[in-house]
Amino acid sequence: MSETIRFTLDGEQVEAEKGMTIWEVANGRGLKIPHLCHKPQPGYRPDGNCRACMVEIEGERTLAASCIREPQEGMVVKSASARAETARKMVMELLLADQPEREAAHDKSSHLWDMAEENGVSESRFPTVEPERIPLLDDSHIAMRVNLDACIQCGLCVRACREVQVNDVIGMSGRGHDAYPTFDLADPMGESSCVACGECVQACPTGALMPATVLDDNQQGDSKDFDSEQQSVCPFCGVGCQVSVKIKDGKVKSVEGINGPANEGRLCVKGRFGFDYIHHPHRLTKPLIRREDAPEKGLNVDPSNPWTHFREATWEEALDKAAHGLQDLRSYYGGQSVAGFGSAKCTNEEAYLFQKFIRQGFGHNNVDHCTRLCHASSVSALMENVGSGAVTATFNEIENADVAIVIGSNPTENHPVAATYFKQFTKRGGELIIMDPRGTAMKRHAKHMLQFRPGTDVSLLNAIMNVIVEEKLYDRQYIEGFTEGFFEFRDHIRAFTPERMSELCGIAPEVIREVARTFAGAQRAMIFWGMGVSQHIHGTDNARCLISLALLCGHVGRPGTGLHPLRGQNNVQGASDAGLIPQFMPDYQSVTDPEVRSLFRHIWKGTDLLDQPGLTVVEIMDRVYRGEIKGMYILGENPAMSDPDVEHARRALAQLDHLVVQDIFLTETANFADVILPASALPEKSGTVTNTNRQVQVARKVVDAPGEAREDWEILVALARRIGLDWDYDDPREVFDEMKMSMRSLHHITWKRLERDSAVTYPTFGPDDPGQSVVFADGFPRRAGRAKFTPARVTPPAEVPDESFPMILTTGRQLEHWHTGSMTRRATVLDAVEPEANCSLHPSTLRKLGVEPGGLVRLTTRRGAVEVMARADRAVAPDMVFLPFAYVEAAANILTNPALDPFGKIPEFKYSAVRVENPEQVAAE
Ligand SMILES: Nc1nc2c(c(=O)[nH]1)N[C@H]1C(S)=C(S)[C@@H](COP(=O)(O)OP(=O)(O)OC[C@H]3O[C@@H](n4cnc5c(=O)[nH]c(N)nc54)[C@H](O)[C@@H]3O)O[C@H]1N2
Ligand SMILES: Nc1nc2c(c(=O)[nH]1)N[C@H]1C(S)=C(S)[C@@H](COP(=O)(O)OP(=O)(O)OC[C@H]3O[C@@H](n4cnc5c(=O)[nH]c(N)nc54)[C@H](O)[C@@H]3O)O[C@H]1N2
Ligand SMILES: [Mo]
Repeated sequence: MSETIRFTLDGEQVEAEKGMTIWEVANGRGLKIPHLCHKPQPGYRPDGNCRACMVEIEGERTLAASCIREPQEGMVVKSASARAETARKMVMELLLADQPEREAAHDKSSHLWDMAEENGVSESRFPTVEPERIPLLDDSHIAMRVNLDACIQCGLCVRACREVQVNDVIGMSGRGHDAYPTFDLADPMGESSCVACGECVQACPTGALMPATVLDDNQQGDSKDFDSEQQSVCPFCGVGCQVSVKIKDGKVKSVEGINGPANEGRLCVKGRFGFDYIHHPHRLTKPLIRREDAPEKGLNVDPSNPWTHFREATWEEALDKAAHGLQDLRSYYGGQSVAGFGSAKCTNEEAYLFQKFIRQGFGHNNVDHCTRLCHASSVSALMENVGSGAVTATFNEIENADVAIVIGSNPTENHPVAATYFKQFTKRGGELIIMDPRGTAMKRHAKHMLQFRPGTDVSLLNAIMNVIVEEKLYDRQYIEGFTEGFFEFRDHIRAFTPERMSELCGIAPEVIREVARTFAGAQRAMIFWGMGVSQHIHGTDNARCLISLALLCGHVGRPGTGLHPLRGQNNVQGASDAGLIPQFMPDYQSVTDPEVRSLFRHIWKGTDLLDQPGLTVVEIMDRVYRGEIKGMYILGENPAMSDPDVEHARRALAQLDHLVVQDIFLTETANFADVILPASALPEKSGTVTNTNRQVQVARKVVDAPGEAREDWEILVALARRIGLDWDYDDPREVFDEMKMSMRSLHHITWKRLERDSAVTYPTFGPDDPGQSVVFADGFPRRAGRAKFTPARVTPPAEVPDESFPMILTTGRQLEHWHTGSMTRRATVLDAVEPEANCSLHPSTLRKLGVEPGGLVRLTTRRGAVEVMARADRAVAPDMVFLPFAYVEAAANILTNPALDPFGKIPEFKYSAVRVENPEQVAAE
């Protein structure tokens, strides 16, 4: 129970919880006490250095900074006494003395000027600072400007950088009046290790740090100069940060983080500075139809001049052509000749409509999306052993944990806002254990960094569990109460001794033992994982091990415990929930279950559904290659870049009789289209999206779509009508209501409620329950409420290095780019920061090859070769090369292996055998 304190505030008796500050109590009661160095947002510690919030406390000689002062029983506080007001005014005047005039301010509407107004101060009586002491403009960063003449040394930027985002780039140097923020050790911002999250810019109350888009050439601007402001959700990753987007003249001017449940005001470089892809001149603004005299289909269209291959068409003509092409194939060859890939970048309603379009329109389940290339194996292990594919706890629950494992995931680049919570967890003493063959940036914060051999997760994890079993560190009560299969599991795990497994995974037995003891000994521990776990032919086994590890120790179902596969796309959780997968109808209801089919026959007015699970992404592409599937509808996916063995995928796409692509850009996939339908981007439409935390949020329309581009759901409805379906939705809300008819997860969630509360976590047990951030406290949605131990054996990767291909290729992502690059290579800031295709190798490997950092290397696998610029990076093991897959000019997936995990049907993106050469030497031979 929290203690209550009674005190007097401005003559009134008030109550406060112990630990609250006077400022917080006053603010909660609607009183306005000015504040500058204080930012009332989660994560910001009050500092009390600027004195702008001073109040009078009876019996005390000096005034107190209300942002750090806690009230005491019986205290008498006056926030508006003459003495307090005069003192605050004085503070403002002193601060303004050192500022540029308001007319010449960097930010005419800064928080500082607001506060000055509130104090009734518009200018200063005090002498201004000597000009030579004014620090110069630093415009070295593409996205942000530093004008320290407006700095009031409040230290908010330092707290933003060190304590909120935990990037540790900004510090104060110099003394007293001459103390200013510096980047690293006094580098210009653009040359420092800054990752451009922009938290400092958002925190700065004076305009000393500003987004470049708000300033003119004279470094003047006005952060409140916009036509409208809209709250929405970031379109990039599965964290689902809530944003406020400022619009001027129909374009995004700037973006700020707001207080969503997952981000609490924070953003990363993509969310803050990556929005302008929607304004890129390459945006599709009219429907396009392949010209009769177009060259043969191939990867040969220039997106800025597609007219050799395509011509513009009216929506009528394009929709007719798109629909008739699919319909003709259906009547000629049967429904099975058409398949669809939907999108995890669109809304829940759009995902639902897409799977319905294929299932209802073509009578089968051959509909899938990028989840197949992503967490398919994690989901299959979770469904099998836990009974549900979603996370058991939100990532924010790490606040309540004392130990956390992050395995095969690189959150500082791929889930940067989630990473801030992980880093904060270590700052307050939480023990972080990282398991990754590559030394990720998170390493710096970890207690244990297990840099093990790639592809050996099962050996490492089994060895850890062997220790837990042999040393009887497991939670017997939990195992008895909530699980099944323990005894078989215990017998199985005995063979995997740390000594034996150490030879495979390369981690010393003592370290394995120590990690096992730490995890098992924790009061509360969580496991986070990513693509390093899932994208293997043994991805499902990897995830089974993680589930078993959590179950052994009872680390599920309580605050600060849980299993969290960090979901990737902004709406991959929602698209999967909505049934955009071949085995399941919405809410993971099996297509093989007659009751499920009869429910949907009822909701979908008599549609007979096929009782066989459909084909997955890679399987569909194989059938296309073999000519068995002749038509495809691809909405918001770019398989000509994201599929494994992409030359094969491209040849397949070229063979299609009819390909309809619906995207916002003329992607590599659209190169092969017969009809291209221009869609609205997420900030141009309304709908719901679901993040990695199971939080359903509303994405609101922020700007109009360019030209004739239409919202994806509208296009789907128009096409559905043309293939003979009687769809009559006029609004995504109607789709949402239909989804609720079959989706238990949406119980108690209404569109109205989402608009009001901005986010609801499912499951929610009532209209006032914000939702369950931790689930399965009382058992699992499986037989007898028990989760299951499924033993996993060691399987080598599908393709191991040999004489011809002696090294290991691993692929993945970088902070600034999104997957196939379609969006981020068209975002000004992101493309400027990371403009060139690159790979990373250990410096010693580069030296052996005779390649300087920045020089070219040639990478060859059994499937193809690319030449790409090489960076030296000690984080990469000497026998490995890391290649991001965002660059068409050196497309990683020309190289990757399409071998599949038997359960999740996910390809082995994280491991292929590769030959790395110096192209100059190859040419000389
Ligand atoms: N900037 C950015 N952010 C993104 C995305 C993006 O494209 N760009 N994509 C989003 C999507 S859809 C996803 S799925 C997520 C993915 O996010 P992550 O899962 O973090 O993605 P990756 O970079 O592919 O790989 C993660 C880690 O796996 C490690 N790894 C490689 N091989 C192995 C192995 O054998 N075992 C283990 N344990 N680890 C291994 C790699 O070294 C790497 O650090 O990111 C999302 N966020
Ligand atoms: N080598 C390698 N390959 C991989 C992976 C890897 O780690 N390594 N990771 C895999 C993983 S985890 C994933 S998730 C996949 C991702 O694979 P994809 O989903 O194919 O990749 P994206 O580039 O995200 O494609 C999204 C497409 O949607 C479009 N788009 C964006 N917004 C909208 C919208 O509102 N409407 C419409 N209609 N279109 C829109 C974009 O322009 C883009 O073309 O890649 C996989 N491929
Ligand atoms: Mo993904």
